[in-house]
Amino acid sequence: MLATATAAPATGAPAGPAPAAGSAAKTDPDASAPYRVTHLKTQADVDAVARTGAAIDHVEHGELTITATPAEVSAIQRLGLRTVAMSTPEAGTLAFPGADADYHDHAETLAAVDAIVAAHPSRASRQVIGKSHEGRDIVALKISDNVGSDENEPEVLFTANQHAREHLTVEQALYVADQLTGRYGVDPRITALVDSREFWIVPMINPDGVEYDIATGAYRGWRKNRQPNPGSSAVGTDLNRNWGYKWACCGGSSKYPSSETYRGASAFSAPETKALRDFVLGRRVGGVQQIKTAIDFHSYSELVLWPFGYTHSAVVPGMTADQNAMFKAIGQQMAATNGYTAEQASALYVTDGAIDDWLWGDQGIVTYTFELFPSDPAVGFYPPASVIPAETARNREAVLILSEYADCPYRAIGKESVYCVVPDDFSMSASPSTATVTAGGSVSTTVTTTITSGSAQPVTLSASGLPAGATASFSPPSISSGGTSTMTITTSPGTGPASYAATVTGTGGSAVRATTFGLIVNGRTGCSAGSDTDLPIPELTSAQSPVTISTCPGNAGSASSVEVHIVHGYVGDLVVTLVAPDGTEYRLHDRVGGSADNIDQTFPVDLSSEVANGTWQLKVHDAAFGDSGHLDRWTLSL
Ligand code: 0X9
Ligand code: CA
Ligand code: CA
Ligand code: ZN
Repeated sequence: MLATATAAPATGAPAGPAPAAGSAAKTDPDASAPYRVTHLKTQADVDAVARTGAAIDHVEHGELTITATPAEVSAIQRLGLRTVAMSTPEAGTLAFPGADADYHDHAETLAAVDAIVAAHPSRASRQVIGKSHEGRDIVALKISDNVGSDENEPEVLFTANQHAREHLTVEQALYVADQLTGRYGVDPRITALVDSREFWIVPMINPDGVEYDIATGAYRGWRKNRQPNPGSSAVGTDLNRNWGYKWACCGGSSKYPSSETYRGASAFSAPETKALRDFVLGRRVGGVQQIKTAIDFHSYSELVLWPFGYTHSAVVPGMTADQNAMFKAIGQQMAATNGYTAEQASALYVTDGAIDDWLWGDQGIVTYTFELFPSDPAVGFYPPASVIPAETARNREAVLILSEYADCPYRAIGKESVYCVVPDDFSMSASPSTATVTAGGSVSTTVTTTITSGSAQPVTLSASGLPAGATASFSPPSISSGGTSTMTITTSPGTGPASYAATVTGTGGSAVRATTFGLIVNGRTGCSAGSDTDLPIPELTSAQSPVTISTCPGNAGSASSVEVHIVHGYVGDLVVTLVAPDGTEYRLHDRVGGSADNIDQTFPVDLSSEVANGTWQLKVHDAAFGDSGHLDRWTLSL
C-alpha cells in the first residue's frame, strides 16, 4: 500500500496526474504541472511537443495530456498549439477513501519479494542489484526451477516503475511473481515455463521517486528519480531517457534539468539505470546475452509498444524487416489478449534514451513497453487500488505468451528454421557404465546415443583409455545418432589388476560426444589374497598383517596392486610397506597426507621380479606420537 492516499481527480474532471504539490507549484518557477494540449494536426506536432521536453502522458484524437514546466508550456504555445491547465487534486480530497492501501511502497515491495522467496525457496531468490541515489535497495527476484544454479535456460526480464508515479506497474510486477510461484504445480503452463526459463523481476527501479511521490499525503505526480542536478534547483532525471542507445540523439528528451524528460548529464548518469544496465550486462554468458525477452511496465494508456522509439522508421540499422515483423506479430498477439493498442513506440511520440531501445538495440533482447490501465486520462496515474486485481490479471496471458517465445521469438513469423537453428547434437551413455572382468576375459556394454537437438547424424564409435593390450569392438561400428551399439572390450591375460576409465567417443557429422566406461580388471585367477582381520596400530609401533598366495604360477605382474583400508586419525603418522615373501620391501605410503583421516587407496606396484607364491606382509608403522588406529582390511592382486 502507499503510505498515504489521495484520490485521482474527481470522476469527470478533465484532469490527469497530480502535479507538484499545490503550494510548491506556486513558489517554484520550474515546477511542472499537468496540461491538456489541443489543436494538434499531425504527428509532427506531437513530436514537436515532445521536443520541448514536456512529458507526454497520453495521446488521443489530436489532444495530449502532458506534464510540463512553464518554459515548456510557452514553447508549446509558440508552436501554435493551445494549452489548458488541468485541475490539481488537493491533499485530503479522498474520492476513494482508504482505497489505495493495497499499493506497495518500497518497504512493502521488498517484504512482498521476501515473502515469495520464503514461501518458495527452491524456486525463488532475491538479490540486490544496486542502490538508488538516496541509498535504497533495488532488488531483482529470480524465479526458476533449481533457482540456486544458473542453468542454460532462456531468461525473461520484467521491470517496473522507472517512473515514480506509475504505481500500478509495481503491482503488475508483483502479480507476475505471484503467478509464477503460486501457480507452479497447479497450472501446467506456468510449471513448464518456470522449469524451462529463468525469470528476473525488478519490481521497483525508482524507489526514491516512489517514496517522494507519496511522502506528503497528496500524490505529487512525480516522474523522475531524486538525483540533484548541479547548477540547478531542479531535481531528478527521467530514467527512461537516460539509457545509452541513441541517447540524446533525436529531440526525444530534454537537456534542461527542470524538464520532466531530463535525460541526465550523460547516458547512465542515474545510479538506477546504471544498476539495471550492469545487471543486464551481467546476464551475458560467453558473450551471449541470456535474457531473450522483456517487458518494461509503465502507465498509462493501455498500449503495447515495441522499439525503436527514437525514430518513426520501422526498419533501420539494428532492426531488419524480419525483426520488425517479429516484434509486430508478438505485439499484436499480446494486445489481442489484453485489449491494448499495439504499435511501434515512436507512433506515440519520438523518445531517445528509453530502456526498450537499449535492451533491443544494444543487447538484442526482444523488449516491449506496456502502458497499463487506464486509457482514460481522467483516471490517469492514480487509479484506486480496487482496480489492481483485474488490471494486473488482464496481462497474464500476454506475459505468458512473451515468456513462451523466449526460446525463439522468430517462431511468431514462422522463421525459427532461419533464425533459431540449433546445431544437430547428441549425447552418449553406456549401460552398464562399469563392469568387472578377469584379465584375459571380455565384457560388453550397450552404448546409447540420444539426439539432444536438431536431427540425426551418422556417428562412428571408438574407445580409448583401455588397459595395455586390450581391444574394443563395436557392433555395429557406425550408427545414426539416436541408435545403440554393443561395445565389447577384450583384455589380454597379462593385464594388471586395476580400475580403468575408458572413454567411448562418438564422432558425428556435426558434433563429437563422449562418455566414460569404468573397467575393473581382476588379477589372474588364484593370484589374489586379502585379510579382513582388524589389526591395531599402536602409537610408535609396527604391525604386520600376512596373506598367503599358493596357486599363482610364476612371477607376480608388473601392474600388481595393493588395496589398503586403514582407520587412523592422522595419516601423516603412517608408513605403509608391502613385504614380499623373500623380504623385499615396497614402500606404498610414507608419512604424507598430514592430519587427514584414514587411508582408503589402491596402490599400483611393479612386482614382476617377485615370485608370486608365498607369504606377503603388509607392514604399517606409526612413526609419530598423538594418534593411533587400526588396519581394517587389505587385498593383494598379483
Ligand atoms: O515516455 C515514456 O517514457 C513512456 N511513456 S510514459 O507515459 N510512461 O512516460 C513510453 C516509452 C515507450 N518507449 C519508447 N518510446 N522508446
Ligand atoms: Ca532453472
Ligand atoms: Ca542462465
Ligand atoms: Zn512511464
